[in-house]
Amino acid sequence: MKERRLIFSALPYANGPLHLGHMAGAYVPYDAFRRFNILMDREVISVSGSDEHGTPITVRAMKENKTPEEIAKYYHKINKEIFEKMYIEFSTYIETSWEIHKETVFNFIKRLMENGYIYKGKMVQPYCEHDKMFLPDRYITGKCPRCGYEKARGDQCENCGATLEPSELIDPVCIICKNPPVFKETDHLFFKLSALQKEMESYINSNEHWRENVIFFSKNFISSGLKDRPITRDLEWGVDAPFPEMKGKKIYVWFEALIGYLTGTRVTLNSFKDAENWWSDPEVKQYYFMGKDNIPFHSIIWPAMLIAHGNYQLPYFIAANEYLNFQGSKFSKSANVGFFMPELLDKYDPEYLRFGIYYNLPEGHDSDFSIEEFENKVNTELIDKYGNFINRALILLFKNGPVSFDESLFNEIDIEAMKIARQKHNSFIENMEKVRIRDAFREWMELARYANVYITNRKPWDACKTRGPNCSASLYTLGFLSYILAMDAQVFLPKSSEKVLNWMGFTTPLRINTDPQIPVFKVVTKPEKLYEKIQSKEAIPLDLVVAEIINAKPHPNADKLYVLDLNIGNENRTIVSGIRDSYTETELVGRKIVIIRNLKPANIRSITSNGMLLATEYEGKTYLLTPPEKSKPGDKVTLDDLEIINQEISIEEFKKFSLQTQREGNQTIAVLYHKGRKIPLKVNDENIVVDDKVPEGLKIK
Ligand code: B3M
Ligand code: ZN
Repeated sequence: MKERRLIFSALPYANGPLHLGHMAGAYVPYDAFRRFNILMDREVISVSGSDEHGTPITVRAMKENKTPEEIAKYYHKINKEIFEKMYIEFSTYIETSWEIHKETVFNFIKRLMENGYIYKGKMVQPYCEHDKMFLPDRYITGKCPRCGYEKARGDQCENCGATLEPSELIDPVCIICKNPPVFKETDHLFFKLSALQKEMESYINSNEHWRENVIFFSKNFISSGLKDRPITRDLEWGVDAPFPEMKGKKIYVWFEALIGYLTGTRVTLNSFKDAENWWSDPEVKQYYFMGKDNIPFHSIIWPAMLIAHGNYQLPYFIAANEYLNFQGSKFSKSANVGFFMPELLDKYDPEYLRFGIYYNLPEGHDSDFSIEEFENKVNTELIDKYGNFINRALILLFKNGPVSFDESLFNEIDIEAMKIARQKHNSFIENMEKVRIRDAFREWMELARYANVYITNRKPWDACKTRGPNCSASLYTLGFLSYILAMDAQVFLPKSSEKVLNWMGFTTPLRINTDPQIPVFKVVTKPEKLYEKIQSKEAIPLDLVVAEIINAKPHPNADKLYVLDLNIGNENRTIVSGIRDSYTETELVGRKIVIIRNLKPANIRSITSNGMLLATEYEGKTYLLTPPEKSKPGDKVTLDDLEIINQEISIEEFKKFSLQTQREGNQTIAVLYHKGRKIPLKVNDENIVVDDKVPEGLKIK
């Protein structure tokens, strides 16, 4: 019988499109591992799905004035499409709102109850007198009792990762009305986690093969003593707590979503019995992929639930990755930092994105992502090294092949190359087995680099001027290098590797051969160019946006300055500006202007100015830039085909940009002079103007 494996990745909340941080943290490494196991001829069931319940969904619904169901369905579809485009596959991608999931949850909890692990108890919960409701964890924020972070949520602090109870927050407030909640008693079901302290300790201690971060986090978590946990919530949206006395309450989203792994197995096999068989078989290893903030749920809560259940095996490996940072800060949906997959997929080939992520996998420690670096690595490593080698090698083989294996013909360079190819291949396999995806990828990349060295040193085109033994030896080596590279690339780059293998006459998917002995190499189809380079647009740090002045008051310490409160879309800002001689307060309030958003904040007479408005001066008076009438606060100013990046710049750097007035028809518009081009500043395709009186050629600052 084939070896069987259960491979899971955390169920993303369906409350927004996935971003690059999710991909790097869980799904891209998950997919390599899944593919690897299939190619090693194991029977694999792989599951993830949309986590459609819980407050992440209801909070989003509240903000967008939609129902939680509408939000969940909408993002489920979007995220499923993202996975398809990224070639990330699952045996089953569930939705936690499915009936079969609710049934699985019901049975699971019933079993825990029978085993004495669930009891009814009272809990003191935050209640908002103003909104007349109990406040679920994510409906309150406050200061984290562990690290002091001001915006910790009731369930977890995003800053230090601590899991929290709402009552632990310092100075909590209701997120709907910002009033402090009161604490009231209500009935809830509890999971008797405290009873499993010993079992959990020995479980964690027995898993020496886990990654350091997981061991560390888990040990830390249990060292303070496991506490019972409420598993119901006063919420309208979720899986019903299946007991009459709990009418109206819902199962806590985490408790229920974890059971989704079981639901997905059940759906895949179309049988509850078969799923039980997989889950109870000690030979079936379970692997879980996730970002590090999900560790305690997978290394403690879920195993504890499984122990309490009694019939199932416990997780074998918890592949928790660190964060992918974007210029130093964590990618996060809520903070709107980073890159969302839909926009990235509009711009880049999905394999390039996969490559960029594998190249920079936050495994073991955080890693930093930047678009320039990404484009550069795709062009110089993927394309110049791997793509280029494959094309050169396969064209030579196509023209001069087929070639048979004959060790006696190899020269030293060939022998060395064959040895290195085998070494790298073995070490790729070994790393993949141990879920060290980053290292496995590095071995592969190194072999691609080495293959270029081989070709340069061996000069096969010289060797093949006449077709003799020297030619066949070098061609065979080229074939072998290409074969190993493309075979192993199947886990990282499924589409292009398939092409290469097919050109070489292999049927795909090609099983990973642990001891490759290939008698003949031939290229059956004329190879085409494998990749096109990314032509990057020029990027400039000039992030101009439309702002509306909400409030204007004189600066307390300066005669010529105003302090302006601005609305710039999803953010309010305060700037200090020297336009008191030219505009009255009433002329300003309600007016739309253009500001530079990425300017380094400056302290101007003890008030922090966070940005600067754009204007020009003519005959001693200041004239503000005026965005088009239809524009809204937060609308971006576009600069033709230049890509705008919002990296912070100093005032000196800003001054280097040549922004000027320009006459066009009977209007005065704002333009940027850049490398000999005159680029008009536009918002939604319309010009930004200055008062008609203003002539052209004046500096905008
Ligand atoms: N939905 C958390 C997250 O999206 C959560 C994972 C559930 S896995 C069972 O980060
Ligand atoms: Zn409230």
